[in-house]
Amino acid sequence: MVNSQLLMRSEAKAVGLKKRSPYRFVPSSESLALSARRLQPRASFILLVMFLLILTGCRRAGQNDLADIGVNVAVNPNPPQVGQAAVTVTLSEADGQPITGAKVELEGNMTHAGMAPTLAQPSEVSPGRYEAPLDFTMAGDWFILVRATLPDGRKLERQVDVPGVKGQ
Ligand SMILES: [Cu+2]
Repeated sequence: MVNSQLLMRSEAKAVGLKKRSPYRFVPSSESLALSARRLQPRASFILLVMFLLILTGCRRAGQNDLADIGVNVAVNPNPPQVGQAAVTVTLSEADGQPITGAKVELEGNMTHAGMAPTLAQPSEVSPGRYEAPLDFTMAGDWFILVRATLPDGRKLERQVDVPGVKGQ
């Protein structure tokens, strides 16, 4: 913010200089080139800041929402293999209290394109523990998207990598 304000101010100054110049003095082409060069590092710094803001924006929208909520995912058998696996999701508050009464959904995907995801809706088997069978339909690298709607309406999504699912 501060830096974009600085840039806007120095641009305004440059514009003001151009406007006044017919009446007062014509800046040499050398000094114009100098001021343009001075702007460049600032401009690239602002681009960097914008880039970082976009990155944090994406992260916030993605897996790091409700970062203080504990989402633990266990896959059984471990190491995983092709076929039906039992996926257990444990949800806990920041202080470790189990979160009961959440609505949990699982989406199994492979890391390569072109495969239909496998879906499951775990049910709560004990306080804060949600379990469902999930189909690993092919050997290779998988990831599971865990989506949960907490009893108070907050929603979270986490991605858990399940690399190297073995063929049978
Ligand atoms: Cu596949």
